[in-house]
Amino acid sequence: MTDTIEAVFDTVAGVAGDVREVLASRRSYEAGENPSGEQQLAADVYADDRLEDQLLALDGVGSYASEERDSLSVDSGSYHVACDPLDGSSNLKSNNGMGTIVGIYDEQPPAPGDALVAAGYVLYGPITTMVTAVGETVTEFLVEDGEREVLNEDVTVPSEPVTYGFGGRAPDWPEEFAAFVESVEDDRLKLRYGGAMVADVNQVMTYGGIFGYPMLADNPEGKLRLQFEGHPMAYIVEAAGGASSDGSRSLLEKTPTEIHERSPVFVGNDALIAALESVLA
Ligand code: P6P
Repeated sequence: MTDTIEAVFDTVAGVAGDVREVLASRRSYEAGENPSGEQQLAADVYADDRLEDQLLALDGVGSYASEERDSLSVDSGSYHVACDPLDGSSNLKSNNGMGTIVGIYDEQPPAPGDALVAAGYVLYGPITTMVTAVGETVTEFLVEDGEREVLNEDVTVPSEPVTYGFGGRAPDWPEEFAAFVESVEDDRLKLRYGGAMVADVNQVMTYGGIFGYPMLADNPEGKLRLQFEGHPMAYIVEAAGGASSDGSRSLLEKTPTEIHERSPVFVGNDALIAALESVLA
């Protein structure tokens, strides 16, 4: 298993090097939409095609699922990869952070959160970094020329929360959630919300705090996809000593009925997640 997991992470790091190089020339919108009805950038399609091609070529990988595709690409292998190839790609227009998210499951999607055996994300920031989680080991790497160099071999969510960031428009938040946000602001956490889950969760992993995309008045399931965003990021944050929730339970306890199913997503310090769940109960 470890060989396949490391091969997947090495491959994602290699593709990240290629993606970084082409971002400047792939800011245009494609004609199509992704299965969630979101406009696709040329960079989305490039990252998705490269990841599918290179991940399916790995011996142990049996399927590739992506936020950009209606259905899985299937091969023979015991592990199944689910990717958000370019998370937050709308930030390309404004030159803000974006990422790549990967979950490695031992069941073919739609798969339960407890089928995850590893997960990782690449952050295209001022530098390119990658965070990986296998079991309870969370490691941060510098990614240069497609190669990984360890920066921190024991990443843990800091115990004192500093930042918070929640998606959606405040008037669309449920009242009790809006009251929770006010309590977080009263506790003098700093607002850090940038429109790309990977970059915002990396703030929580670095400084401590909470990130979420809540249930909304016109969309009780929120915006984020469970299989491609919620599950992998929950796996990583929980492995780093934090917690995750859909408002009532860990995201890793959930099983999507279809691969593009959405869920409210909250990740961060366990005390903040517990306080949120008590408010939303
Ligand atoms: P909004 C990016 O499109 C994404 O899926 C996440 O990366 C991010 O957290 C969220 O949606 C941003 O959504 O509504 O703030 O643009």
